[in-house]
This record gives sequence, C-alpha cells and structure tokens, in this order.
Amino acid sequence: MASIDYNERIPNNVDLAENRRLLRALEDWQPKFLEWWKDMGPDGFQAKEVYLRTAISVDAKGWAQFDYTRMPEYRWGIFLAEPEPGRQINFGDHQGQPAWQEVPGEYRGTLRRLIVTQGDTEPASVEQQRHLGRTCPSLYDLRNLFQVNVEEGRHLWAMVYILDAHFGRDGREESEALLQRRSGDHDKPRILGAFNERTPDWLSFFMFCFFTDRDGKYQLASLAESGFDPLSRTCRFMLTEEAHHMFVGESGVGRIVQRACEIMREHKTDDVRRHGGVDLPTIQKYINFHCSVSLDLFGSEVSTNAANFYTMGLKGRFEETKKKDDHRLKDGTYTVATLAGDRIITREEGALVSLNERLRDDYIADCQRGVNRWNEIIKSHGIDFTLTLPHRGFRRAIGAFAEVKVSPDGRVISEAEWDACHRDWLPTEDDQAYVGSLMQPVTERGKMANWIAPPARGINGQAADFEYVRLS
Ligand code: BYC
Repeated sequence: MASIDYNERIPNNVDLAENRRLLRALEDWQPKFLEWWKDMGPDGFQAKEVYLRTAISVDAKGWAQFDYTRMPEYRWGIFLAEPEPGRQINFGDHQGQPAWQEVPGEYRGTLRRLIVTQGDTEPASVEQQRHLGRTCPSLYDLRNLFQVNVEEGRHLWAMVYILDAHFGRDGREESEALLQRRSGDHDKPRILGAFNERTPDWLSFFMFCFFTDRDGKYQLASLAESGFDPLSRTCRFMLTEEAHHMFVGESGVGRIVQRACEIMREHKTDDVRRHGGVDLPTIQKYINFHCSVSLDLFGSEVSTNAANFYTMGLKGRFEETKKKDDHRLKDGTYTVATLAGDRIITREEGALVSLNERLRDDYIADCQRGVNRWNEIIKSHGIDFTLTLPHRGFRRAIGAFAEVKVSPDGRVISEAEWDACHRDWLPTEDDQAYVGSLMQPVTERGKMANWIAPPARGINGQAADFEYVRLS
C-alpha cells in the first residue's frame, strides 16, 4: 500500500508530494473549497466537535478512524483503491487493451463531462442538506448527517483530483465551476434534476439517502468499471463510504416506519398524526416522490450517450466483469418499457442503447429489497399495510414517460385523473407542513424525537447516549 503522510495538508495515497504542479493546483483550490464549505455547508455547526469517521487509508481491514473533529478541520483526503496489476479494459471497442493510465485523447471531452456530472452531485447534496442540523431528531442522527456531508465533500475532492491531475487547464476550470453552481439556483443550477430539489425535513433526508444515494452507488459502480484506471480506482474507494449513506437512509426510514407502527399498536388507531408520528400513507407519498426523482437520474431508456460511453470503454455496467457475455453488446437486445399510445408495453431494444434502463432495473431491484425490509417491520407489528415502489413511469421528467401522466400502479391516465388523484400520491402542502411541524430539535444525549424510533445500535460500538456531537 502506498503510505500516507498524514501530516501533509491533503492526506492522500497518490504521491501528491512528488507532483508539485498538481499539489499547487489542489492547494490553490483548497481555500476556495473551504470558503464554499463555510458558505454552503452545514449551517450553524461549524465550530462544534463531531464524532466523525475519517478515511486514512484504503486498507479493507481498517481504512477509517473515528474521533472528534470540527467539520472545517476534517481531512478531506484523496484515496484511490489499490491498483490491480495488469488491469485491462473489460468492455467496448477497446476490450482486452491495457487500462488507460492517462486520458485517451479522442474521448477527453466525453470523459470530462461524465466526471463533472458525477462531481457536481457531491457539493449539491451538501447544499441541499445544509439547514437540517437545526432540526435534528437526536445527536446520533445529527452526527450521521454531518458524516454524510463531509464524505460528500471528500467525493468532490476525489473528482477534483481527477480533473486537476488529468485534464490540465480545462480540469482546473471545471474544478472552480463545481464550487460556483448552486443547488436550486435559477441562474446557475446543479446539473441533474434531483440535485436541485429541496431537502426540507428529515423524512426527505432519509428518503434522499435511500433513493438518491443509491443512484450514486449504481453510477459509481458503473464508473468503477471504467477503462480509465484512475477513475475506476477513485470510484471503487468512494463506494466504501457510500454504503454508510444508504444505511443512514434505510435505517432512518425504517425507524420512522417502526415508530408509526408502535403508535398504531399502542393507541389502537390509524391516526398516527394525532400522536405525533408520521403515518404510513404519508411515508408512501414520500417514497413516490423520491423514487421518481431518482429514477430520472438514470437518463433516457434508449440513449445513444449511454451506448457511446460503453463502446468507448468509459462507463460499464453494474458488475460488468461478473457478466457472461461478449462485453461488446453490438448484437444483443434488452427488454425496455415504453409507451404505445396510452399503454405501457415492453419492447426489445438494442442492448447498447438500453444500458441506462438496464442499470435502472438493477437499481429498482435493490430499492425493492430495502422496501421489503420496511414491510417486514410493519408485518412484525401485525399491521396490514404494504409500502410499494411507484411504477417506473410515474412522475417522470426524463425519458419515454416524460410527456404523459402515469399512476403509481402503472396506468397511463388523463390529465383530469392526475389532477383528481395526485394529492393522494405525492406529499401535499399540508403533508409537508405536518412533517415540518415535527421537526423540533432534540439534542439531549440519548433522547429521540417522538416520531422516530431509536437506532438498533450506536456508531462504532458507542452507546445510545454517547455524545455524538459536542454542542456545549
Ligand atoms: N437531469 O441520453 P440521456 C451521486 C441530460 S448520484 C438533468 O437521456 P445519458 C450522489 C443528459 O445529461 C450519481 N439532465 O442520458 C447521490 C443529456 O444531456 P446532454 C451521479 C439530465 O446521458 C447522492 C440529455 O439529458 N453520477 O453520486 O445517457 C448524494 C440526454 O441524456 C438528466 C452520474 O450521474 C437528469 N436527471 O445519462 C451525492 C454519473 N438525465 O449530454 C452524490 C455520470 C439526463 O445531451 N452521468 N439528462 O447535454 C451519467 O452517466 C449520465 O450523464 C446520466 C445521463 C446517467 C446522468
């Protein structure tokens, strides 16, 4: 393993000290990043000590250390997974050639665009979550929010490293631009739709971590297959951290579901709101919203962009090397959902142009496994209610279903039916106001807001009443 000089300003395992030009570029960017972090990062907690995990190596047996850190002092390092000796490009037209260590000239623009799109999501999510600290349901959750935030910051560093190290002056300009766009800003929005939505409350936050971070998992896993080796290695290590973000989402929603069920049992009622919980139908509406926004992040069902990324060897499939086919896909087909008049049907499309849909399928199957675990919680309380994922055509803004209205159970419906029903399917202003009204901060050690059950266990083996954030 390349050793990490932890005393360097930018902890890394990429021999930064040996590359003075790159080091200078990153040292020049660092204060701008910190300025952005202070302006757009967690509001109100910059001076507090938080019990955070910091990546200190890429050793599978112990890559992180836990300690109290003030967020602006977090060591946003640059870590690439260990190189695989003799790694090849495993798919597309360059299959079998040695993996690229430098940017292939003919694909420079396309590769840069992919990296910038990935990089843009990282600061965007920090911006979306910046006010949540003020309404945390517990110190445990507050700490998890900040952990997610600092690691998204590190993922931004990961992409900026690739841009600065491999794309010269263009890369440095893109690195600056990543700090200039703003989530939800009318004039300089973030690139992808979901990253311009608001995350106004903790139910939305947990849904975001479950659905949107999971898009991150699938996109990063596809980029981890890239023939451009530095990108592959960066993404492989990012996935290690990403797992915790999805855990925060799944367990967070699970605890809200559990609390709803406890209230229903205890008070023998469906009126969970009367007792200060989030009722299951409201949770379903939030699922419908966040799932549909995140499904858009996979792009169009039929996409020549996706085909090109693959053929060029830049972006593979989820678990590309485990698949048993020719890894070129010029002749294969794939089943894609599409519109035929006012019906949704499936059709065979070329495997190459269907790669976005294939990845979306992998993603939906993974989401369904999480929803099943939430349903197990409901069932274990003897309650007859099933949470479901909305149909892939529901409320889509990108792709084949963008122009029509589709119900959560997958019927193409009229505008009139949509107008009559969408309040039953998506959070209304009243629902949002209700959820918003629950967002009162709970910051006493070991205490939990009434609308969420405590976690099954603490972070890094710590007790439930551990002081995860030192507020005083
Ligand atoms: N919003 O052929 P199409 C994460 C654009 S999340 C706005 O349909 P393509 C994280 C598209 O750019 C993972 N625009 O799609 C999670 C294209 O524009 P151009 C992020 C959209 O290109 C939580 C046009 O529409 N990583 O890490 O095959 C917290 C036609 O595109 C959207 C990546 O996304 C949209 N939803 O695929 C923190 C990986 N969808 O080029 C972090 C890199 C499409 O015609 N990105 N468009 O101007 C990609 O692989 C692809 O860009 C996409 C789109 C999968 C996003």
